[in-house]
Amino acid sequence: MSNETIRIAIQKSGRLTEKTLQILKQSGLEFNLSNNVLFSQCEAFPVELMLVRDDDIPEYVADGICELGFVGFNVLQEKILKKGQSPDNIPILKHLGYGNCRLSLAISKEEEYTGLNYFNGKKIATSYPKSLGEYFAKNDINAEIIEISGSVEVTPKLKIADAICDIVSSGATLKGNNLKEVDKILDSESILVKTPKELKPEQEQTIDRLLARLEGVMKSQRNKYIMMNADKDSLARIKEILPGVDEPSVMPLAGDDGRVAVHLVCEENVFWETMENLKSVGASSILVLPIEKFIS
Ligand code: PRT
Ligand code: ZN
Repeated sequence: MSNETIRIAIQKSGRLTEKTLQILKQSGLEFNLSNNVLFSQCEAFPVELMLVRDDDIPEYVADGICELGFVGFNVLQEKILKKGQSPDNIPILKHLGYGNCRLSLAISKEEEYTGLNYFNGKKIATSYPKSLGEYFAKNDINAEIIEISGSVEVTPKLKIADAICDIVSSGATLKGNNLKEVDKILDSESILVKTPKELKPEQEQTIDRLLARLEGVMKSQRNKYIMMNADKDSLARIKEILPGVDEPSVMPLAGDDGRVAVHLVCEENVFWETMENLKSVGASSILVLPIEKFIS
């Protein structure tokens, strides 16, 4: 590996894999992942990917085997608690806005939930014993935590546990197993983590470049480019309707002294109502376009 090359750990095969490869691709980093490879070199950027189970990513990054890792916050939190480490040991560089889910407590639909005290003296099955243990300790709940590695949701039915603590996104799995979510203990999304080990200055530069690109991708996904024609004197009202915009570009319209072309980048969602409001202050030919790349 050259001085500037960094190794990034990502999930080999799972819920985060496709989105992680997609955000890297949008950042200009493409990989040839045929033949079930474990490592893959990027040609256009000094990065090597290492494809592993998500549970192993925090440790690879903490140990400096990989300089960066893409992983769910839920997995990071559980590993940090397991190792009794400080969260500073694996700094989070970025929250990535995909892989959103929550770690929640759920009980049988038929049971009446009486608040967190309900769990006192109960058996709770989970793959996140440390996160749950910490939550219960913080809230003075005395429960038996049973560590289960998969299919946690079937344990109440099998009378292995009274309740579960598991990852929820749509809630369909809970519903399908006659369970109801009663308390959330953690919000999670995919994050980018960095090794605490000292890196070469060239590697730090590679990380800075990658971060700027990731930021650009995320910003372009959030933002929209809006074009419209409007009366010169309606600019202030247009800006009121579109909060979070930078100063718009204003250009003359050929053959019309009173009206101008207005171009701007908007961070907020642009709904049909927003466009109707723009029309009501005199804007016309309103176009809302996606942005492919963005560097500010
Ligand atoms: O093989 P490897 O160890 O790498 O993968 P894994 O099986 O441990 O993880 P994987 O691929 O299932 O999930 C990877 C990460 O995706 C998790 O650590 C979370 O950060 C994130 N994520 C987002 C989810 C979900 N959504 C999710 N819905 N992880 C798991 N689920 C499961 C959950 O465990 C439950 O079984 O989906 C079910 C609930 O989903 P809903 O939509 O029915 O509520
Ligand atoms: Zn896993």
